Amino acid sequence: MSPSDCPDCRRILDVERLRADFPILQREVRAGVPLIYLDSTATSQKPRAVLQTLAQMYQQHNANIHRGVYTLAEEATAAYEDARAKVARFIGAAEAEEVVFVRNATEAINLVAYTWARANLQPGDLVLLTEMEHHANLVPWQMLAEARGIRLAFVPVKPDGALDLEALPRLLAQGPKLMAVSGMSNVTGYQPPLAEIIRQAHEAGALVLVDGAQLVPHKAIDVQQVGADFLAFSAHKMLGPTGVGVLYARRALLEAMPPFLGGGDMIKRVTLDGFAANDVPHKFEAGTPPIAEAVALGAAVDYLQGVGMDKIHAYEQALTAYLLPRLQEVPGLHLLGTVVAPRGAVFSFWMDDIHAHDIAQILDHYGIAVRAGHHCAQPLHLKFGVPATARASFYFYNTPEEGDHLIAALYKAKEVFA
Ligand code: 7TS
Repeated sequence: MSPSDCPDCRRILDVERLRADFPILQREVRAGVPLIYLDSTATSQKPRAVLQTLAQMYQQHNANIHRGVYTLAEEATAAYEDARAKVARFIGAAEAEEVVFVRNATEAINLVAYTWARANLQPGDLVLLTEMEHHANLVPWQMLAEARGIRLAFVPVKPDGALDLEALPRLLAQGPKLMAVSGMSNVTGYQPPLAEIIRQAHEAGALVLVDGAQLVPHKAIDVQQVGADFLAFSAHKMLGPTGVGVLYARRALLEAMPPFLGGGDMIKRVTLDGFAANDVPHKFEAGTPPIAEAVALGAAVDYLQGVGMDKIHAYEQALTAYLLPRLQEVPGLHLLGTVVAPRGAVFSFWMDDIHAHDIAQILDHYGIAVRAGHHCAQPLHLKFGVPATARASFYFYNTPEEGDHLIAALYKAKEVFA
């Protein structure tokens, strides 16, 4: 197939130019077999600007923050706090102090479950989730249910992978105190209409936590416009390094929440009898944070904004429109989630007679990196009656030709197992 097969993709982004910014995308998996990386849902690749920022922080500005009065420490502190301000602007937060640096999306959600939820939920209170949640937005609430006797309810997923929003009013009528919902499924790519869901949840008196681990890297979000009370996401899925993530919450919520982990930096004063917690967001950042990593997340935000979040979203829509029907034509291939829009370019599928792990292994032979398993969304797989799927996930640095290679390799796999 020729590049002109997805003219919309070409019109939106000059992907070849962008790919040159990602050193790893130039490598071969084996001699003569270029890497085709289709696992950005698990973690994204990093552009040179992010890698350089990380190295530069350690090579030129390495010092602990918020403590030293010497120049190096002041530089490190300023860079770390600049990154916080950048992230706040990126998600439309009212103030930088509403951005808490944590380890990853998982920790951000656990922070809410351990602090806000334990302070505000009583036995019998309801938390509303959905059937498509990643384990990171399910298990912390199950742990809370065990520890505190709260109840959980779930918005169902429809056969096409979309949420059954007709069930929402009935579920909200049960008076949940919190609704926690993913902004984009890591299995189906489905992006629920957040603003509408949050409006209904607020009307019913529930706060809303958005698991933005997949959404934030792929689509612009303005927390104030959409009305999110909490937003959790990870740097490593949005071109940043591992080890740093973000919890956004409105200042009033953060101020009312008890601290999470105790230790240095999260206190104002300590005596042998007790402590006074620091101001937000430091109250939630106990111990030495991932300093260079947070600054590199700032560089990732700069890079994403340079490309343009609207362009990234439009490109992935065009790529999906191009690839979805072609995937559906592969004989014996079944997609988990056929929803057309709005969605990201994530395709999870199973094939007659070929185990998902075998698919992934065959694809690796062609240099194509995909993941096989339940993708930390076991309940969603159970619902569709399959234990595992293979998942190809695309980011803006993936080309339509890489999608063609995937599809050609799937036809070959079909032949091998026929
Ligand atoms: N929420 C969603 C929707 C996710 O997809 C993931 C990670 C997380 C939360 C947790 O992110 P972490 O950075 O805290 O680990 N998803 C995946 C995946 O699909 N394959 O590997 C990780």
